Amino acid sequence: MSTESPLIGVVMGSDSDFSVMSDAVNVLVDFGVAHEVEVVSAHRTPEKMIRYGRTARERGLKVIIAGAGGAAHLPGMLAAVTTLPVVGVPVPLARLDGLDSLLSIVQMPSGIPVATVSIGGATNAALLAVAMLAISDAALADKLAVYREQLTASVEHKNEALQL
Ligand code: RP5
Repeated sequence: MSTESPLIGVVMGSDSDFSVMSDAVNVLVDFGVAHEVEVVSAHRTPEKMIRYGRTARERGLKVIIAGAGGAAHLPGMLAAVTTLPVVGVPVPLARLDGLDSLLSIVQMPSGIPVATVSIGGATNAALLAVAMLAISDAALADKLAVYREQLTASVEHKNEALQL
């Protein structure tokens, strides 16, 4: 992990969410974005969750990526106690395939938004957070452009392989 002050907080309701949320961490490592990773549970550590959200901006965070499964209240509760953008990742559990997590995170009341990605979509959560930082960071915007070019090239390579 970077020794710079973290700009993005990656939090999750349980360490059992890490198998999904590690995708977000990998993207942030690849883009060289300083970040922190923490288990913060809306239900099991509610006071820590509120403290995390309330102090996030003053600690220098710009975006919070929050993943949770089942009764997935963490992203919405964090959004309620900070004005930083919160990106929610529905973590799929063994039952209900993550639809429960998705609906718990996406159906926020008007006034308290959570930018919800797809079930298990931790990669896109991190890319969205990077894009938010890139609004005011030209070097990061360049990295994002290169990433998109590589994505396009990888599709073309697959197409070429299909012609063989
Ligand atoms: C949620 O409960 C967590 O985000 C996790 O997805 C789910 C299950 O947690 P564990 O019982 O595996 O700790 O709050």
